[in-house]
Amino acid sequence: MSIKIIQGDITTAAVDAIVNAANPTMLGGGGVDGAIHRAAGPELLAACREVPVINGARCPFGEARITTAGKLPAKFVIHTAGPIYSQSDEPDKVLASSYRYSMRLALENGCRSIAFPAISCGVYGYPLQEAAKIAVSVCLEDEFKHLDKTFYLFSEEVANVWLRELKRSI
Ligand code: AR6
Repeated sequence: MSIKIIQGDITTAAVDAIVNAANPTMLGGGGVDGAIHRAAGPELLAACREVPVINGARCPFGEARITTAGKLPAKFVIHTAGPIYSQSDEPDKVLASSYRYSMRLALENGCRSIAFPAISCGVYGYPLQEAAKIAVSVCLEDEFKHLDKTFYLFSEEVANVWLRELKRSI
């Protein structure tokens, strides 16, 4: 089992699946979602539109959906909607579920490597330290021991919080 931390742009990750911090519509947005759609090209949005809408959402909060990855080096994009921190009753459970659901989908689709951004830590407002603790602890669960996990964290601040949490946990 391996967990790596890289300060950088997740769209460059040469892994089997990259995780997108999306929203329940899965039709794109700002932040990492916007960057992934720009880098992947229109094929990604077309693939997202194919995902069925159930009760108004393609991907409910805390769940994940898998699509092809257009022009990205990754084979798949796994779209998850993390919690909006101020609007969720149990943001910790929803965030853990986003990481867990994403890794289960990766394993079900034969992936051996996965890259994550800091889900919910941008416009969705999750406090970094709390988010890092959840992200690292779910990645360390036995169920995911055969997946190589890399966090692509955009800023030095976020990367340092994750590094500290990883050192504390292993
Ligand atoms: N590579 C890695 N990380 C990035 C990149 C990148 N290219 N670009 C930004 N980040 P956010 P959220 C970091 O806001 O909080 C969208 O509009 C960013 O600095 O992208 O889950 C969706 O459509 C931050 O640390 O995602 C949703 O509506 C982290 O990625 C909503 O935002 C996540 O920030 C989701 O909000």
